[in-house]
This record gives sequence, C-alpha cells and structure tokens, in this order.
Amino acid sequence: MPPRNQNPSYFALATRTWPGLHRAARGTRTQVAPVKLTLYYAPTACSLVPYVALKEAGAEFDVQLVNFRRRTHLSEEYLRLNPKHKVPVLVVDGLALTENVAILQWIARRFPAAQLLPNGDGEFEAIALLAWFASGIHPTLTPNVLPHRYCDLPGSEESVRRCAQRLMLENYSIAERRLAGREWFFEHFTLADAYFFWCFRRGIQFEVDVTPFLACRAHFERVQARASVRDLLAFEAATLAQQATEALARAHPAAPRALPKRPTSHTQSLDTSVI
Ligand SMILES: N[C@@H](CCC(=O)N[C@@H](CS)C(=O)NCC(=O)O)C(=O)O
Repeated sequence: MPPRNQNPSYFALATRTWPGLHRAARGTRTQVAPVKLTLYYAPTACSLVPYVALKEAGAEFDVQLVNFRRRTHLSEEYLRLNPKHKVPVLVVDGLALTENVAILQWIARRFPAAQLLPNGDGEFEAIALLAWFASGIHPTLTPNVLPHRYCDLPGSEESVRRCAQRLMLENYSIAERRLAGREWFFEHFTLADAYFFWCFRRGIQFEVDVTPFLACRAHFERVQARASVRDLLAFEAATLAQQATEALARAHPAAPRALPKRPTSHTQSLDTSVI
C-alpha cells in the first residue's frame, strides 16, 4: 500500500478523519473550513447526480473527466483512487469518497442551506429512495449497455436486455405511483429528484417506451428545467463534442479536423457505452 500522504486514496478512508463535516451540522451557523472538491465524472453516467447536487449547493468544485471509451477508469492511477473502476468519485481535500449514496449525503450535510435532503424523518425516507435508485434501479440499467457482463452465452444480449427492461419498467411503475399528483418526491426539490431524473433519463436514452409514465415524464421535465441541470446538460454536451473531436483526430491523425455537430438535446449524440 502506498504511503498515505503520497496517495490519499480509497484505502485511506479507514485511517483518516473525514474532512469537511464536523462543524457543518444542520442548522448551525458556524463557519466551516473550505475544502477542495474534485468530482470524477463521465458524461451520461450516474456522476451526473453529484454534479447536479454540487451545483444546487452552490459549491465550487473541479471536474476530472473519465473517458470510458479510452478506458481511463481501468488505468492504474484511477484504480488506486477507486478499485471498483466506477464513477462518481468525490475527492474531498485529497480523500476519495465513492458510492453515490454516500457522496450525495456528504454534499447534503456539507451544504445544509441548500436543503438537499428533507428534514426530520423525511431524511431517512429520502435515503431509502437514494439506496433504491442505486441498488434497485441502477442494476436494471447497466445490462442495457453491458449485457455480456451478465451472460456470456452467444446471442444472449437481447434476452438480457429484455429481462433488465422488464425490471426497469416495474421500478418506474413504483416511482410513477409515488410521483402521481406531486411536483417532487418530497415537499421541495431534493437529491431524490436529481437521482431519479438520471434513472429515468437512461430509460429514455435506451428508447424504452416511457409514454405510460405520465408523472415520471412530467417530473423529468421539471428537473430538466432547473438551472443546475441545464448547466450539467451544457457541460455534458461540450464534453461529448470534445471527446468526439479527439477520437476523430486519433482515428485520422492526418485528416483536417471536422468538428462534430454539437448535440442540441439530452437524447442526441449520447455515449451509451458504459453506465
Ligand atoms: N454503486 C455505484 C455504481 C456506480 C456505477 O456503476 N458507475 C458506472 C457509471 S453509471 C461506472 O462507472 N461504470 C464503469 C464500470 O463498471 O467499469 C454508485 O452508486 O455510485
């Protein structure tokens, strides 16, 4: 294991005090010491959710791009940060935090004024929703793009997708009942809304028929209209365009650079290769 001060990675978690929270308890007005935040992010992936959360919180943060096509998430350097080779990772003062459910709660606690989780018992209900999205819905999305991870029988891809989509739709139905007649999952916008937005967006991107889910669709539009999400969508589009240009330059080093058309909506030109 590398020395802690040289590589404050994932494994440092057990041995260092978690920074940035001890004086940020909800309702306190105490000034909290500034921390340096870096979000490891890949376009279209679930790192969208902490990006939106940080924007909603008004946080200052850097973004480190992870390029799945170039397999940067499998590099030695990245695996030191997160041996699970996944985004998101939020690095707080050099200490890496993984798992959306943990990252989102860290952001909510660090920026209490943004009210990213409901108060009182609602907080636990919200955490239950975040856990459901991470461990109940997300696993029904991944097989759509990586069916071979789930079954290596030749020609099984469509069957894997079909089974995953059946589960995805069952989960959307549960969310539909919860969102019926409501603007948000709780009294106001919370991280549950941002996370479900991503879960539903992936279904749309996989061209699953979401027409029956009226409440989820209306919720999707509401979330999409938020300034934080518009910022994310613009950033994502610019990142995808940049990555496409670089890929073109790599494929045809001598050819004149033809800039790819910039995507104009959330459903266009999206990299669905990894989730
Ligand atoms: N349990 C993790 C899952 C994160 C995850 O699956 N991220 C995907 C992108 S949406 C990823 O990085 N996949 C790359 C890989 O599995 O190699 C969380 O909730 O944060």
